[in-house]
Amino acid sequence: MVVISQNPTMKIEKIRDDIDLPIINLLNKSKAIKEMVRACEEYGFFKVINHGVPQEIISQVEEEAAGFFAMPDPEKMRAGPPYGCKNIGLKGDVGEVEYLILQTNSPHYMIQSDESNKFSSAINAYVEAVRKLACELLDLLMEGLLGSTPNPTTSSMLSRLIKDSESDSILRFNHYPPLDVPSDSPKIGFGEHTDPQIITLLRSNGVKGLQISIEDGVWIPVNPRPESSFCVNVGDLLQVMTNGRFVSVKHRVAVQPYESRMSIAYFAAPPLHATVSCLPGVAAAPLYRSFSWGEYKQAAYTRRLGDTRLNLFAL
Ligand code: GA4
Repeated sequence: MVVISQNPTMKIEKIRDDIDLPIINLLNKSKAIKEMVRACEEYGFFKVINHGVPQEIISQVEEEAAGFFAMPDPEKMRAGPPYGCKNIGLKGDVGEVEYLILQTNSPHYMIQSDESNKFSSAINAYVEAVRKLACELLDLLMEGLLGSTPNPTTSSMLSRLIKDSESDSILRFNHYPPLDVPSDSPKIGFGEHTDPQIITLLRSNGVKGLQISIEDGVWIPVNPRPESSFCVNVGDLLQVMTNGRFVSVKHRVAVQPYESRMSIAYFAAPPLHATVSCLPGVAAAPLYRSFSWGEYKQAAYTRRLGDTRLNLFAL
């Protein structure tokens, strides 16, 4: 079934039936490589299972985050600037969301209100585990792109950027309070955008809401199952590095009636000074000029959430 509706900016859009994104089982590496590469080319999104992130690490951080968002507003405000509500970015975008944004290379992540330090230590354990997974996925993707006997220095190029102590990776907790009445047109928790970084690893509490748009004006809701999986998506930088072979796809989050959605996204990014360009051996004629992540990040923050930024760097 396709639902035709008008979004808040009066743009006509179609909402298609849910899709099951490709589910990649990391236990079988050679099959995983092929399937991941295909998924990055077709959807820019896939899910991973048997990912090696211990369930207790995930449960602990999810429990602490749920406890944090359940606190009264003044308590949440005590967390300081990592906490935000409704305002997204610096250019006036808003959404039905409250969040915590943490810089992962900062040794003291935290959250002033976390006196027991339980949330902070759960976050530290989670970041370490999820960073390891991001690096493994990037190494496998590089092997898929460059062939099975690549130069080891080239094949670990991306994961080294993420492991760098100056990596600008971010951890973001999002809480989307439920709609109290169902609505015909989607109520947007987080508006359409692409992720600026290299790759994003997302966990959710099993409540739907994520939608992707492979074709302009057509939105496809993503089935939140399996709950044990991570949803992975290509960011703008990976599109540049693969010269457009992997696609950074627009996505958004619609608020659900009666159910509150919580998600935790790890945005894997290089250091601010790192140069971003087409990877060696990927293409003869680059589609984008070289730039630093700092330059790209600034371009993202000086624009609106839904603006396309990659075309500013196209050759
Ligand atoms: C989208 C991905 C991440 O959530 C984020 C977002 C950031 C923010 O919320 O501050 C941005 C958005 C995101 C892209 C364009 C800019 C920056 C809001 C915005 C308008 C933390 C990120 O890195 O980029």
